[in-house]
Amino acid sequence: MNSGDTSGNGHSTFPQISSDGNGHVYVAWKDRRNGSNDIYFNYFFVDGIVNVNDSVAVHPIAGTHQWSSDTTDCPDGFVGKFSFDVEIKSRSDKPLSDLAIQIVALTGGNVLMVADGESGNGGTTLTVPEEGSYSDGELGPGESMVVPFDVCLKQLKPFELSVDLLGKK
Ligand SMILES: [Ca+2]
Repeated sequence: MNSGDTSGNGHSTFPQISSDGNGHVYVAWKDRRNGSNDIYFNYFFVDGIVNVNDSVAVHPIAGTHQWSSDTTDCPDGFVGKFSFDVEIKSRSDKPLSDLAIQIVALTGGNVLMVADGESGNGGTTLTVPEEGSYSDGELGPGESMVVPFDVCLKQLKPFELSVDLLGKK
């Protein structure tokens, strides 16, 4: 997501600004520095929402993964699901709040769901459901929680998924 060019030099044109409601503001613009009309993105955080990857340990839980032809809650056009549980454990000495999962990459045209009604692929930010030790809206020092990940699959094939965890600390 980081274009690496924030200085405004060169031939950037047509900036567009949008927000996803989770503390991100996205700035997109066309840029001719490579001789083509590529779209570059940059973003910054507002309201204290930051990347908290360094404050948490995020692990898929061994043995919880399963393939299925069940497409319940998936959009049309999917053939199955790959499901697994993910543990999010705080390594911070302060409570974490406003947790969200930002999908950095998800290949194959697949879609990740982590809570009722929220799904997306690369670039999407999904709210972490307030359950378990996070039901009070804070993941305190030493607390951990389990988030079920369901990936709706275009094909029953392996894929790559990469996420960042966002929140306030
Ligand atoms: Ca808590």
